[in-house]
Amino acid sequence: MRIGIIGLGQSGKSALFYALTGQPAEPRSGKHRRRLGTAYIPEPRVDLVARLDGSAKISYPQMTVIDPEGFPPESGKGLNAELLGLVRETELLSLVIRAFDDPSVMHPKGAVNGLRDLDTCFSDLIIQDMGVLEGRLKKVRKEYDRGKKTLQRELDAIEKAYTGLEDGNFLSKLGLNNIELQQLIPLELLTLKEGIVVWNVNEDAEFGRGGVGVPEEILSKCEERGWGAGAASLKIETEIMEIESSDRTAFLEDLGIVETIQDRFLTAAYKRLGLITFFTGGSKEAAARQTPSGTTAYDAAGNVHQEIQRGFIRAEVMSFGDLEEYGSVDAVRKAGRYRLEKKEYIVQDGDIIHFRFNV
Ligand SMILES: Nc1nc2c(ncn2[C@@H]2O[C@H](COP(=O)(O)OP(=O)(O)O)[C@@H](O)[C@H]2O)c(=O)[nH]1
Ligand SMILES: [Mg+2]
Repeated sequence: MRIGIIGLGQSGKSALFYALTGQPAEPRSGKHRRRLGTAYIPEPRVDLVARLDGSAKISYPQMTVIDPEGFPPESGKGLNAELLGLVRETELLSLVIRAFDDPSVMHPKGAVNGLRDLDTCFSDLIIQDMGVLEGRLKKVRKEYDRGKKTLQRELDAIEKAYTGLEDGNFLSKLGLNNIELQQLIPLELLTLKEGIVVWNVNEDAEFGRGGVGVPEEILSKCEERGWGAGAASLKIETEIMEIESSDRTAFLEDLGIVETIQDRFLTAAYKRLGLITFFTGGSKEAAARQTPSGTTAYDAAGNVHQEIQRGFIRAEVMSFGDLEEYGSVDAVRKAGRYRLEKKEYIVQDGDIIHFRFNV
């Protein structure tokens, strides 16, 4: 899964990239390009699986984060098409809105006004999608008129989508049916994606203690669009990344921060994308593996290794909750909570799975 960071110049996009990936985003001069980084989803449950199995290695679910860097901060025009083009191939957008006051950091529009910037950015997403649909519509209509009547479905879907955008809606909120969605998904439309606004507040704000949140008006605008929102001081979050991980807990306690943006954002993104985690153990590696909710045991096996899927016999499954409660695999077995499942079994979040297979 991929997360694309967008926002006006100097809003804190690169700061968010750093806070999520731990990779400093030093601006490179010259050409516009994307920086790619890896973010690891917090999954403390895998530690217990690893401890019980004496695993040598632990692996976590990951996502790719994209920071389209190098855009002139002074444009003041909102999100340009080039920037938006760089995040088309993502599943989730993160829009950073500047709410911090800092005279030493210029604002591309002169003054800080998060509400205005949010409106501008949301409109820009809609305009961008309209442009993509217009281009596609021209092509499809031409072929349709030449006799390719199978394009009727696509034509209808595009027209419906376009009208929705004209009315100021995000495509994700139009209630499109599966057939319509199938036509539109290949176009990588931005307002069809999941989204989270990061409200970047002053560092002296009491965030993390429940003091500062996202203003009500901003929250409701995000909700209308089907987006999530959360507040953070990205300046502090980047400082957290500078600290050795062994000293981090004390630093966070000092500041009264319960969860970092890394924890909060990635957990929220994971949920929004409809992902769940299952675990596999073993002496070599304990792994927390991400999969879309609704995945069958058979597909989950393929997610681990093709061979395991090919030779699938049964999945031995216990839930993390049971392991935690009973304390050992044997105790889970004795309690009759250890199950043998077939290919069609729908994997649940927290399942610890041992695949039996035969190749
Ligand atoms: N005071 C303050 N400065 C910030 C904050 N977030 C980012 N900055 C600063 O604002 C400038 C622009 O941030 P950057 O992440 O590069 O913005 P980008 O242009 O959106 O990538 C940098 O000098 C950051 O140090 C914040 O929360 N508070
Ligand atoms: Mg940047």
